[in-house]
Amino acid sequence: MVGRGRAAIAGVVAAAVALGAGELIAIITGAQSGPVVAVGGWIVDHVPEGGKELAIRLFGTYDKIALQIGTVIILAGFAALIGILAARRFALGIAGIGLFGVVGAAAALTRPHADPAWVLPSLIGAGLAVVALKRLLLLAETTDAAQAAGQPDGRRRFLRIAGWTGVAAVVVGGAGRMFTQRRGVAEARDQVTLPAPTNSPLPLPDNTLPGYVTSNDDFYRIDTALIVPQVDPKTWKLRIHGMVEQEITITYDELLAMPMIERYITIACVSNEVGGDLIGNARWLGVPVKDLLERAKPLPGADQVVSRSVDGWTCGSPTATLMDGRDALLAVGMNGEPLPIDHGFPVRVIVPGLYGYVSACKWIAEWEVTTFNAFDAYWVPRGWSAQGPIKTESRIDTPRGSKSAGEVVIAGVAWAQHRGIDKVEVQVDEGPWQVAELLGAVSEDTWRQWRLKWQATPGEHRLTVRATDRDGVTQTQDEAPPAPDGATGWHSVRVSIK
Ligand SMILES: Nc1nc2c(c(=O)[nH]1)N[C@H]1C(S)=C(S)[C@@H](COP(=O)(O)O)O[C@H]1N2
Ligand SMILES: [Mo]
Repeated sequence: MVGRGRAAIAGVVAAAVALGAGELIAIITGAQSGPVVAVGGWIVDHVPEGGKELAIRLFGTYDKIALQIGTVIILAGFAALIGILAARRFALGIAGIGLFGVVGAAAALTRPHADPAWVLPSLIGAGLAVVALKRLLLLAETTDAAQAAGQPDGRRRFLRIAGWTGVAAVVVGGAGRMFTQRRGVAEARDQVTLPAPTNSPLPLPDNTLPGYVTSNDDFYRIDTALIVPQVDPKTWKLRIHGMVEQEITITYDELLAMPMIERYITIACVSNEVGGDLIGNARWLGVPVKDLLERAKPLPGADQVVSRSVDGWTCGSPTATLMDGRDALLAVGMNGEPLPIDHGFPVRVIVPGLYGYVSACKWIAEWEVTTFNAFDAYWVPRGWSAQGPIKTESRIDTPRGSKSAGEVVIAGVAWAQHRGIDKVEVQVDEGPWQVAELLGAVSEDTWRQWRLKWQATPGEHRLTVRATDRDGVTQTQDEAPPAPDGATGWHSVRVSIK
């Protein structure tokens, strides 16, 4: 019988064949249908409600790569075991691989907008893995026998063939994945010419500091998408339906032909910790949400508008907020460019004053006018509040770490979107609260930079900031975690002055 080591190797190589073939077939069946993306996507959407911390973390780009690598490593462990079992009884190998094939196919079928063909990458991959496993185990037996019969390099021959098969599978799979990702809508995006706004943003006051506007490259990115949706503007449509008098469908060209406004708006993520950087300020170009909703005419009592993305993600915003005259936008442009693909190309929603998870739907496909009673959007059953107005917060950006004694500028940002910032105060150690200088305000929908000169004396110091909004409410000192509706508390930093 084949030894455990080589049986395990045969199992892992067979799994690599399955995944490599899966990625290759996904070139035809679509990026979302590959086994790793399908299973990973299913995991992202089914992180248990108790795993809130994990859920917060799963958003970020690098965490998604980690999730996929983790999935592959766990799979390799099972594959080694399947190889060992298959060396005893091959039927066990078929059963094990078959099980994984079915899991991959089932995960793919339950993804939003799944097509029956999405089972193919997992099932064909599993079929090829069974063949590969059988051949590798036979090869291990014959090379064992050859070695026993006195041919010195029998075992090495097995390792060579298994190794090259594995390498080939990884290369094919990697190439397949690269191909499906490259074949996106970057070119279609380059061809978009945005209309000029009929109503331009207020000019930036000249006393803003660098960083007031966040560049597209530096803008934080949060979403549940393992693979960024590639939405062709030629086929893009927004369907407005549900509790409306008039159901409407609008195309990208029709949208671009509507009067547009351009506004600086600061958006923020509800999972931003106090002092965190999941917040950014950009110049957004778009059509007022109100103009479109007024065409559809929401029925009385329809208090929630659910935005649904092409990938099935949903968020719900209060109808009243969208229609109260604030600059809620169906946005097509970000800082003078078509939306970057990661930030929702071709069309997304931006609502001043609401956290992203209840408003900022990227890759939008639908608005369903409904009620908060009738529908819970994506994050609500996962333990987050259905309503998510942005809380008044402030952050110290400098100094951090150590500085020399003498004049030190303490500076940062404060935000209370759609209420506006009225005052920022800084405390050094246990000293009195000192009012900081507020720099240019563009509107109540953007963050405000602030600064304060400080005569720093040698030693360790703690700096604390708090903001007051234009309703006269000072940011609470009570510390709350991000879940369920946004972190609170005062941001403090320690500095050492030499
Ligand atoms: N389709 C889709 N849109 C989404 C999300 C998502 O997971 N899927 N996440 C939302 C969240 S939680 C935030 S904070 C903002 C972030 O927008 P950004 O990535 O452009 O900064 O997008 C929102 N829009
Ligand atoms: Mo978010």
